[in-house]
Amino acid sequence: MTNDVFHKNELLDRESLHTLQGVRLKNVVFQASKSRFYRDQLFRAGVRIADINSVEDIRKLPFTTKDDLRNHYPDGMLAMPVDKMNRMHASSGTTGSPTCVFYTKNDLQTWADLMARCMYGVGVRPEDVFQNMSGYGLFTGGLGIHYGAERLGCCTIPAGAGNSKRQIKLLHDFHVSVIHIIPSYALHLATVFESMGMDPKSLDLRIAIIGAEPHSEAVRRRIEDLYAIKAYNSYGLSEMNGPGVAFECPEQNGMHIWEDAYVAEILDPETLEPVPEGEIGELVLTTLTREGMPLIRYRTKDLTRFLPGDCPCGRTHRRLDRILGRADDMIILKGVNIYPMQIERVLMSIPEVGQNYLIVLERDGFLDQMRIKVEVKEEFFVEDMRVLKNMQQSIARRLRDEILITPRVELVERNSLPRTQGKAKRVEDRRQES
Ligand code: ADP
Ligand code: K
Ligand code: ZN
Repeated sequence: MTNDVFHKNELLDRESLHTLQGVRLKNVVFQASKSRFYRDQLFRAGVRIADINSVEDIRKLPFTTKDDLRNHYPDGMLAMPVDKMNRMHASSGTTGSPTCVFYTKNDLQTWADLMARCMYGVGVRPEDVFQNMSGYGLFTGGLGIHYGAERLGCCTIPAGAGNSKRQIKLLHDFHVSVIHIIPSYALHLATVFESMGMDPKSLDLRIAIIGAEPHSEAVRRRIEDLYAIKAYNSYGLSEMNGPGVAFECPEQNGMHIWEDAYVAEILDPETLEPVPEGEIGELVLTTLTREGMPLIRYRTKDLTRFLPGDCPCGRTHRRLDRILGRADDMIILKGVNIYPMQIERVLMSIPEVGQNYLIVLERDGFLDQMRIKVEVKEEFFVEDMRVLKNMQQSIARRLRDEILITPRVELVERNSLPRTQGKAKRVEDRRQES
């Protein structure tokens, strides 16, 4: 691995990594203290720069929330004058009004390096033709991945989101070998291929980077089978630059979180204390290299855990398990806690189930109900009511085994459920409507 995109830090022994984190943490706290927000926060918490001498000292530092970013909109979080900034992005606003993130020239460079590192690590090379199918504009999945791919040296096609027929034409005509695509869209795009009488397996595609939204292992396998490619999970959030925060390696077993650029903690969302080793909690992240807008102990609300043990690939950076969802995605129904990902895992492992589904929560009298609308693959969508009824009951049973309540299952035709551009909306809560 001699390419300059492969970074020596990827193999740094734990002790050196630890030391590096300590040094960078002190720097970043110093840098952050130049912002109005952190000057006040650190003062209130009674923390001085001199108190931060190793990465363990992170526990002395106060937390940062999405509301803090909103309350200090537009530039209260900046550690440098706005004229030193080189770019601005905003989060997609999936869970409320958007928040802005600013980058200096250096920040953009380190971000592109991290992103290139991720892609190189799964076998993307300068000879590859890369098509980015995520939305450009304020969303970091566009330009963030784009500059990573260019940094690596790929011929990069900024296709953007949507317009499936054109996506397919570009994939085909330019012999695209690597794509970045949102998993729910990858499933949908396969149905478009099908309706055009084309087989996505016949493309020159080898690798897909999939991320930006929670998805199950079953969805990854479907994408790999539909396209005959390898698909790698990519995690990021605009507050931490965007994509390139944690990424799978060829082992496809957990995402290495780049600990030379971020400190990751997994905490109990109630007590804000670390969860026992290997247990699920809220991921809390601190930037270690950002100068324009450093963030300390940012509460992502994303639920995951550290995977135990070393990765056979040799990278020393710890691995995060697949993101289960955001803390606020949890469905509470009849006293049972359910994550949409549990439902997806069951649905996507049933061969008759097509590429889209929707969870609807509704109120029936005084009772909360869950209705799951499930698209059925064309070849299984038959006229025979008895066959459909059996399929419906068998899906409901399998769901009950996983989530402990029996949902109403409604079978619908291929491509009949609503689709959003960008991140899929899996749950529709109508309980307050009646
Ligand atoms: P928004 O918070 O408005 O969606 P972002 O575009 O910054 O804005 O999205 C970041 C969020 O997307 C993460 O906090 C996480 O919830 C989700 N996400 C990103 N990548 C993944 C992934 N690989 N798996 C699961 N969820 C992901
Ligand atoms: K090239
Ligand atoms: Zn690995």
